[in-house]
Amino acid sequence: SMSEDERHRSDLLYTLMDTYIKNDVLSVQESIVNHVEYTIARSRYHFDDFEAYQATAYSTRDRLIESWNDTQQYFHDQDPKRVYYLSMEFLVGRSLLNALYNLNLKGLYREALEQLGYNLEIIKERERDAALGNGGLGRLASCFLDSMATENLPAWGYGLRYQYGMFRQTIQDGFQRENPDYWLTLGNPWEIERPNVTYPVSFYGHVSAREEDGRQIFVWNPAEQVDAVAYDNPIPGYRTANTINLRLWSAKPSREFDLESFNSGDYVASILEKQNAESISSVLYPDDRTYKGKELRLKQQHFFVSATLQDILRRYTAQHGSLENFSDKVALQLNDTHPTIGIAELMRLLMDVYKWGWTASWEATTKVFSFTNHTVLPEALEQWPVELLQELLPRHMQIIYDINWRFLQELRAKFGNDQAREYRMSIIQEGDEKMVRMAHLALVASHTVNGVAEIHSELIKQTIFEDFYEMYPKKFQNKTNGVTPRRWLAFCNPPLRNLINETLGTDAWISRLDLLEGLKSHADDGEFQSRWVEVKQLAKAKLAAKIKELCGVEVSTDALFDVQVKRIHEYKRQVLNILGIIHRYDQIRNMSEEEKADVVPRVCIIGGKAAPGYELAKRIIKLISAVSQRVNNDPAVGDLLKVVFIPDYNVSLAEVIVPGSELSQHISTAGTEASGTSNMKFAMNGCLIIGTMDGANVEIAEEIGDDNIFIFGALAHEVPKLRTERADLKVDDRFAHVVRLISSGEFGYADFFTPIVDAVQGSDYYLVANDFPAYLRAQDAVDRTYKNSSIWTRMSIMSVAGCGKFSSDRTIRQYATEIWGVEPCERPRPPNAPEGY
Ligand code: T68
Repeated sequence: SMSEDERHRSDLLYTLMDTYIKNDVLSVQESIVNHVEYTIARSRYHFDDFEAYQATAYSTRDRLIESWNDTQQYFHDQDPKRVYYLSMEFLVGRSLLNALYNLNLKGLYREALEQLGYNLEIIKERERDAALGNGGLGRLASCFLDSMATENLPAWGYGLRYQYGMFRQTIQDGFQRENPDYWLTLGNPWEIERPNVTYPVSFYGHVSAREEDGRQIFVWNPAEQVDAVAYDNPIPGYRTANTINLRLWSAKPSREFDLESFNSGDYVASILEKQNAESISSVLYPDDRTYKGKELRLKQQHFFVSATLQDILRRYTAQHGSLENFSDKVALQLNDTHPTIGIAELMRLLMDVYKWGWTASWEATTKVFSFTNHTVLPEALEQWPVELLQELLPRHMQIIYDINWRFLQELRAKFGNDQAREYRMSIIQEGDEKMVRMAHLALVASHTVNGVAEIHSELIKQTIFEDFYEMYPKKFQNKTNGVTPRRWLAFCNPPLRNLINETLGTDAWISRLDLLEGLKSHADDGEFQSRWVEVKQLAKAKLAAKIKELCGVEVSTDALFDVQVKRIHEYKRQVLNILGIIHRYDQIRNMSEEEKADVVPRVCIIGGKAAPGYELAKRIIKLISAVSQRVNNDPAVGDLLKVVFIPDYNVSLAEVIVPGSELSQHISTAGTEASGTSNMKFAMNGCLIIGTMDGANVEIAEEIGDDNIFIFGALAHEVPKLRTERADLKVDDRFAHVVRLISSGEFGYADFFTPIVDAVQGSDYYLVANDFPAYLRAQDAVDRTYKNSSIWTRMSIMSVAGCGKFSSDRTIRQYATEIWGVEPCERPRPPNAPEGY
């Protein structure tokens, strides 16, 4: 109990804090100007837009910190089961508007700034994207954080604080160039450094064994150690008092390890050697879906999970005195196999540090871990050479062998002596170079594995994880992806938000997206349709201005805006798109003027990054650029067709592109795209989809109705057979002609494009030739429909109305109840909280 003295002090504190959050314009201005003067140390009489952004961000951060502190205290006091989302990537994007909107402070800050002579819409552009991810997988993790906060889950995200995020793409003469994204140069107001939250992380060295109380004790004597320092990033929920945490780790030289080497004479050399520690968290690997066995990547993975698990165990024992009931109170979600070494690390910590036996450790480990798969492409599956793992993490390798030994016992008990099966399923892949299959380790040790769309979750049971499905059928689940309707509709598209609010008479749909269904009854209302079209025209004008700024191309907002933005990959078939564009171009240039009068003008917009080592993907970018050069400068074409490649596609650009699009392409070979999430964002913004029966397209068609989407192409179950037959099948004449245009040098660089041409001829693994006629037919249907504005607009309204399922709030609620077993823990609003707080 408190002493008189302490009570007095705490009363004083309460009085001070009571008056702290003031939601009037003058208080906000005071706070901003104080930050100009005292945080960024500029004169309050003279600061530019960037400094205004910084000060506004710091002012917003004050409120986030308050909410963060009180939420964490509340979680502590309530002591619910917690979930930790472990991901090597979080593709956050910008934070300012997101935070202001979620805290319901946007209007207040806009007004406060306006009176000071600054425009919030302008200064928010000065924030650098936090691009700590490659694409869909990383952005999914960020949408999940937003939904976990909004759904009041006692959750935290854990990841790495890369100094260099996703590379910045520039296009020179049509070629991709990669530039470093040193995003922290001008500071990051959204993070809170925790210099006193650090953990040592070890590497290399040897394992020794000794006997203790009749038990074998293993001691790992590592040869290298670095410190992990925590950086906390507050994640506010939408219109809730809860703010959760994204804790990112940064590597720095160890304070304690190996101090003797400093006495060996070369003091300076010792310091310099330790500086290398920082390289562990310095750079995000830009390869998505192609696994590369780089030692530094494995070091990153271990660094990340070791710090994370030490932190979680420390938090638990600090509150509960011991690890008792740990596995009832904690859930750990692995975002793909990237954090899978954490399974061995948790076993090691429980056995070697907390002195638990194998059985108890294994029971706890399998009770806490679950794992999400994001791909069926075999080239993406992570495998680490045993030799490398043995050297870097000798104790972990030992534990993995032990896990595997027990697993193979279980296998024999269930299926008898089946060599072939053991060979296929073993965690260790035998061969010239023995490999550790990380997905197998994750499958054996997780209580649940999930795919990210219905079709994908079915496919993994039939293909890559077939054997495991037979052995553990109950482990397999589906959790169809979702996106946050805050960033991807309400905040990025204010005109549409306002129209929906007005029509539904409420903004409740922003956290209950099913309510969008209410738009269905307005789909045929002519008055409503014309306002819907107006809203789209506004967004198209913004996108057109962006295109002018970035590509120097003038596009007409009367044209149909047709978009494909995503990472460049053969399986995503940007090649199918560009071949279709070439066909369209070739048709137009051979038309009479009367025929031209009938053409629906199009702007074809393509964007996306190629992994720096993915040669073919880079050639595809060059092909798109070459075609755009040719088309945009052909006087015979004029405004009937424009082609632009938007450089450096990222989260902030997507927030402009998605609302401004009318047609978006999701045209992967059926069975290859696990889910896709931009398809959901586009549909949510009234953009029609042309797509294959792949990933979440299947469920989108089901929800919005298949007459509101342009579906084409081979089905997933037909693909394997088509692949074997394709080389002998007939090729469409139009396809042959278009390919010939490329190889004959119509767009220059004929030799450079040969690998692209070769890939779609003969066996044509991704079935581009096969789907080409169906694709053209679907594109014809698009043109025909677009000519009837009323039908098109109806489809657009029905898309938005049917999108309720694709909120990540729904996804997260399903994870919470069906996998994690965690419940909401909503902090009550402070009794003195101002209106709207
Ligand atoms: C994507 N995967 C899927 N991977 O391709 C997409 N991979 O269908 C799905 O919608 C999305 O995940 C979310 O589930 C990725 O984005 C990567 O970015 C990646 C990064 C590193 C290593 C492997």
